[in-house]
Amino acid sequence: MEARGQLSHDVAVASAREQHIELISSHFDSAMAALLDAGAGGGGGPGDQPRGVGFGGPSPDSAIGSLLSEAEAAIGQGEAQQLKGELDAMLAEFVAAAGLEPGNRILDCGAGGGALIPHIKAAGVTDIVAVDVAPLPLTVLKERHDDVTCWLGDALDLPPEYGDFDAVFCDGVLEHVLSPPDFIRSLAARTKAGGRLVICQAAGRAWAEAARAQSPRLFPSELPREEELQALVEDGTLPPGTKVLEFSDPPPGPYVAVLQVGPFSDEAPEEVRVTLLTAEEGEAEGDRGAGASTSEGGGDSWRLDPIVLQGRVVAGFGRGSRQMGIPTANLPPEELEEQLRRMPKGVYFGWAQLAAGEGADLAVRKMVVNVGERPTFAGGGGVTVEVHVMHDFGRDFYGEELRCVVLGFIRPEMKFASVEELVGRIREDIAIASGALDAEPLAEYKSHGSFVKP
Ligand code: ADP
Ligand code: RBF
Ligand code: MG
Repeated sequence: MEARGQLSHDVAVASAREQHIELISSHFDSAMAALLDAGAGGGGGPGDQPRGVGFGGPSPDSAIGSLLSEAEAAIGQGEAQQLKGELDAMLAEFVAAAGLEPGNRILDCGAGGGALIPHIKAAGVTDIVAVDVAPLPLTVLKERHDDVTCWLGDALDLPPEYGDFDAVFCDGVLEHVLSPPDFIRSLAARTKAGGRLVICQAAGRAWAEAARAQSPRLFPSELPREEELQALVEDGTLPPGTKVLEFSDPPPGPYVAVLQVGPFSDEAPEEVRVTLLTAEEGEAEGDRGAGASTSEGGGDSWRLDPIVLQGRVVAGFGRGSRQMGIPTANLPPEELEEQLRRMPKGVYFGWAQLAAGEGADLAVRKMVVNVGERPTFAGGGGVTVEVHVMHDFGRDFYGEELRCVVLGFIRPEMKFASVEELVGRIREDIAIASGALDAEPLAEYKSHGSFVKP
């Protein structure tokens, strides 16, 4: 019963997002069409100034024609013109905030007609993926920058084969998304450890708020405040070690927030010291490439200093992880307080052993473990520690002793639009974990000292 109610809720959330994307997409499309009709959006080659569409707001040369008139009405033509004059310098500053290096891979999310692209290229970067929900602006971008990889759709859905990025730009986007925390979390998940996520809005909060007052459906969200970003770091929405490097939100003036996405090793205290396990490392060290770096199991994981979780398997909420095909042995969180201080909510992996109990065979097997509150499902219940062992036991082992050595972090816990999406993502987690554990140096932890010797 509950599952069915949950499912219809999930479907409603998913279709709300789809409808919203359609609205934003057609809005930016027709704005770009209007610009092209007006002759403002002609040709344009490399080195051209961003085409004028008045001042930019969201993406200065993207399809924002009609937003522009709203904005001009809201803040006045004079100020709009002044902003336009300063725009290019602002965009250059946004890009500079990412500290780009020539070999970097960049995601430009909500790229519109590509106003940021010349600035990104000016840093010597050639590997750029541009994402937008509106086809027409993206077509214009592609015409002007044939070397940029374009993907049409919601950045939340960017397929894993596009990989992870050294920097992600999100210019004039957050005010258009339904859930900024979900959006930021998902972009952070695509940002490499130590990489930067730049959230900016040239026209600033005041403009975005004025626009929101006029068109709440096009501007459903407020730009996140510094405390809100900080809270996302503290509550584990963002990967451990993530920092707000820069935040600027003057009353009138451009909004810019720069996050450095954790975890990373340089300043973190000993116990959370981590290193990124890249696909290359995996290949050099073993055959991790077979698992984690393929598009199916795509994604990096971060290595952690080992954390030992040990406890008797208790009953969970019976909320159907077995029905999902992924049974999870729950460990009592109250006995793991110390370990959990080093494990913000998220998905981890390592080795597991049934160490004592009726059927304990002492084999050490791969596992993934979720520490979290299962936000995909309503109902709270606090943090649980759920271990899925990659083995078909063909039986239950409630009350038996499970030992785990956690060696890596995959991603923060997320709220999925449907159970199917959650299951799909867990399958991907399993592939990432399996690949990482096959390769040295993690393979050797199979004989870690905390396991019972057979
Ligand atoms: P609960 O809500 O009680 O945790 P689940 O549907 O998550 O129920 O099933 C978990 C139980 O399934 C575990 O406690 C364990 O006894 C059993 N189980 C069987 N195979 C596995 C496995 N491969 N990994 C984890 N638990 C398993
Ligand atoms: N639940 C979520 O709501 N969001 C997640 O991101 C999430 N990730 C998980 C990852 C793994 C590897 C596992 C085993 C579980 C995860 N869960 C997540 C928990 C899942 O919702 C839970 O197992 C079922 O609800 C049963 O309690
Ligand atoms: Mg369970």
